[in-house]
Amino acid sequence: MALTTNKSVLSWIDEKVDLVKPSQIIWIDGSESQLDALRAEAVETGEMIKLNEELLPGCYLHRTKPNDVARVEDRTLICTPTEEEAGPTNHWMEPGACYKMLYDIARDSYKGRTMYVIPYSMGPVGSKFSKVGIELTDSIYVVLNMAIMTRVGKTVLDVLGDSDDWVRGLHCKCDVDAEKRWICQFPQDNTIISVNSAYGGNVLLGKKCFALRIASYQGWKEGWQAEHMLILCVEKPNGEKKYVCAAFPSACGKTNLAMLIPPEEYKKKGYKVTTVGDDISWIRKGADGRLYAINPENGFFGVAPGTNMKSNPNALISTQKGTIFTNVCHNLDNNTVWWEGLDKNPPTNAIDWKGNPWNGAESTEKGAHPNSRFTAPAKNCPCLSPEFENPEGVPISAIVFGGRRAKLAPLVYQSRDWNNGVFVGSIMASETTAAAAGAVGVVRRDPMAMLPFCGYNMADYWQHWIDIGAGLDPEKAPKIFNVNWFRKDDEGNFLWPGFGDNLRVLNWILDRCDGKVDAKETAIGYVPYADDIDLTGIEDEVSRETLASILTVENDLWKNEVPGIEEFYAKFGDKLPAAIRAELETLKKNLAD
Ligand code: GTP
Ligand code: SPV
Ligand code: MN
Repeated sequence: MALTTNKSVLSWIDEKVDLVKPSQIIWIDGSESQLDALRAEAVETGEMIKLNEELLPGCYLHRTKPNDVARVEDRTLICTPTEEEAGPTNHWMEPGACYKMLYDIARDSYKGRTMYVIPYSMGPVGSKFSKVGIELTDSIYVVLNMAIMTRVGKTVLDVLGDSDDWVRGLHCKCDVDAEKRWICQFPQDNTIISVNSAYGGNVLLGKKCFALRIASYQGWKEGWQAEHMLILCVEKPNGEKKYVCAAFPSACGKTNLAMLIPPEEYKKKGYKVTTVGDDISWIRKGADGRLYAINPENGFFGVAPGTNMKSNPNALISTQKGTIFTNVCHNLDNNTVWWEGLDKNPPTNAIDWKGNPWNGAESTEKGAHPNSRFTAPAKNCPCLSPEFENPEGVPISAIVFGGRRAKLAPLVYQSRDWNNGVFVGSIMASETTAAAAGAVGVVRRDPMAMLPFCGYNMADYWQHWIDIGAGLDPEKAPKIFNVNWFRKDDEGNFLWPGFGDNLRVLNWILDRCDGKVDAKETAIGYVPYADDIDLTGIEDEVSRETLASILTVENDLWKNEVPGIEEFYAKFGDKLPAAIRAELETLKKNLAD
C-alpha cells in the first residue's frame, strides 16, 4: 500500500513500475518489524550472512561481486543540458540520450523481483537543512544500508506532504554487468539513476549521488554548500566547544579524524573530541552571520582495513552491533569478521572477500578488500556529539582541506584569507586510493576533495565558494587551513604519527582562529613555528627536527607544482574565477621573491 497520496511521487513511481515491471512493490515504512523480515529474507537467500549474535549482535556480512567493489568514476555521469554546465572534470552525457540508454538497460529488469520504495530524509526529519529523497531499488542490501545511513520511513513522507521538491532515485541491480554499469545524475531534474552495481557509493543513492552531486547543485542555486567534509567538535578544558569541518579525498582520514581519541596528556588536561559527521557536510549561513553545518547522514559507511582498537576505537565500537559489513573476511571459527590491520591474528579458518577459503597464516592474498566497509548506525558511536540531531547545525570555526602527499605539502598551513583559502582548496592534490576503481597511489588534482562529487562545473563551484565568502563578515567567517598527515621519508615511513596525535595540529588551528598563537608567513600561507606544536608524550616518535622538516615550505618544490596547477586551471578556460587566477599569480610572485 502506498504510504503517501503525493501525486508527484505516485506518478513517478507508476512510470518506473511500467518500465522495470516488478512482481510486487513494498513501501519501506521504517518499522523494525519490516526491516527484521527483510534481514531474515536476505539471510535465507544468501544475500547476507548473519554473524555471531553474542559477539556481534544484529550484524551481517555481505559480499559484492568482485567486479563491483568501489565507485566507478569513469562511469559516473553528470547529465546537464550542455557539456559546459558539467564542466571539464565531470563525465557528461546529454540527458535525452542518457535517459534512453538507461531505460534500455533498466527495462523489465525487475521482472520476478520486488521493488522496494525507500522514502528517506537527508538531515534530521523536518530540519530546514534537510531534503527528502525516494529511492527505488530491487536490492534488500540497499534497503538495509539506507535504513542505517539515512532516516527512512513514513514520517519522511508526512513531512514532504504534497511537495514535489524531492530527489528521484532509481537503482536497478540488473546483472551487475561492469560494461553496462552507469551512475547518472540529472541535476536539473532532481534525478539519479544507477544501473548494474550493488556497491555502496554507487547504489546508496542518498550518499554521494544525492548528498554531494545533486545537493552541490541545489546549494549553488539556493545559496548553501554541500561538501565532502567531516564535522568534529573539540571541547577544550574550559568547556569551550569549537567545531571544525574537514575535506579529505576518499580513504584519506575523515572517519579517523572525526572520531579521534585525544593523546593521554590532552585527555588529562580535559580535552574531548566528539563527532557530528564523518563524510558529508551541508553548510549554510545562520541568523548570527556565522556558517552552520549539519551532517545529512545517519550512519557511517567507513573503510574497514586499518580500523582497530588503537587507530580508531570509536569506529570499531560503532561496528559491534547493528552493522552490515561488506567485503571483509569471514572468520569461520567464531562467525565474526576480520580485516587487514584489525589485529595481528588473522583467522586461519576463514572465507576471503571473494568467497574463497582463506588461511591468514599462509595466504599471500588479502582477506578483506582494501575498500571493504562497515555500515554502522551513528547512534552506536561512543563519541557522537550531542548536537548530532540539532536541526540548526553547529557553528564552524575552521575549514580544513587535506590530502595524501608523501612529499611537498607541509603538515599544516593556514590560508591568508577566505579567497586564498578557496585557492588552497582548488589546488588540492592527493594520491588515489582503493575507494574508486583504478590505479592507487597516483597524485591527481582533487579540489576540495570534490573531484568525483561536484554536480556542476567546478569553475562555477569555486565562484560559489568565493560568493559565499563575500557574504560573510570576515570576523565571523571560518578560517581555512590545509593539512597533510601523510608525509613520508625516503624509505616510505610516515613522518607524522597521525590519528589521535592530529589533535596537536587541530589545537594549533583553533589557537590560530582565536588569535592566540603566532605563525610564520611563507609563500603559500602561514605555517606553525615548530615550537608551537606540542610534542609532549611523542618526543621519541617525532623529533623537533623532523617536525620542523615537515613544516618547511620549500619554494623550489612549490615552483615545480605551478605548471601542474596552470595546466589544470587551463581546462576551465574563461570560466576560471578571476579571484582564483589572482591567487595563483600571487603565489607565483611569492615563490619568485
Ligand atoms: P571515505 O569513507 O572513503 O570518504 O574515507 P575517509 O576519508 O573517511 O578515510 P578513513 O578515515 O577511513 O581512513 C582511510 C585510511 O587512511 C585508513 O587506512 C586509515 O588507517 C588511514 N589514516 C587515517 N588517518 C590517518 C593518519 O592520521 N595517518 C596515517 N598515516 N593514516 C591515516
Ligand atoms: C568515498 O569513497 O568517499 C566514500 C565511500 O565515502 S562511497 O560511499 O563508496 O563513496
Ligand atoms: Mn567519502
